[in-house]
Amino acid sequence: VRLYNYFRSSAAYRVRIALNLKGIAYDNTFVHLTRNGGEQFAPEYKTLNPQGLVPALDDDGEIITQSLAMLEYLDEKYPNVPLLPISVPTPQGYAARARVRALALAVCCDIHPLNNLRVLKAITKDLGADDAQKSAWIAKWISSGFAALETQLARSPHTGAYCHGDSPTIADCCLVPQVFSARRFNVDLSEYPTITRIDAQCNTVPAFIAAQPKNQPDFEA
Ligand SMILES: N[C@@H](CCC(=O)N[C@@H](CS)C(=O)NCC(=O)O)C(=O)O
Repeated sequence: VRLYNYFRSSAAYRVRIALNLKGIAYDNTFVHLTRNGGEQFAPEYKTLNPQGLVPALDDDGEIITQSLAMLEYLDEKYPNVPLLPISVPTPQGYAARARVRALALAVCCDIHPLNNLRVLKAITKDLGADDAQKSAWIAKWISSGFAALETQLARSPHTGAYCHGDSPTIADCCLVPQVFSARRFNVDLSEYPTITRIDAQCNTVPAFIAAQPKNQPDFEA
């Protein structure tokens, strides 16, 4: 397994967590998102992922794009240490899997893309936003997304030590990198006690610790 990876990419961070939780050894090819104008735009990388986004996963020549697709792919191909509730053919069983996917999607579709590098470049370079406006933009989408997630997590009897029950799922793989980004952008997290509690719990687990940006070989301060 080879991960096209960048230490600060929160989408890559999701996949690092999943690989570590499942104990899958992997090789890295680092794709620096700002060096040389962004290595994600290099023709060789765009052959792998025409979207020019990190990560990409190469498993025996199968190239997978989109981090959430990678998480589900890994969960199907390497079912040890499941990252979705076990499939049970009952309404509750289906609903449990849908709940975990919904929590993950709330991060991956509705928070992260709005603050992605290319979007921040567009609002500053194309639309002329200054630093204060950029920070306000970032905080707006993380805060509104986290407010909804906090409500969903805090009120559900299915929330446990982790987003769903007492073992990590793809929802945690997505939440933890988003909390990391929120802190990097100095977003106030004091109103999201359930999110920060789950994040703290995850970050006691070796698989999550090993996936942290500061523990990557390509880390830059
Ligand atoms: N939905 C994609 C998002 C991938 C993505 O946005 N990656 C970011 C890094 S976290 C990226 O490559 N950004 C480069 C750019 O914006 O130019 C996924 O989950 O894999």
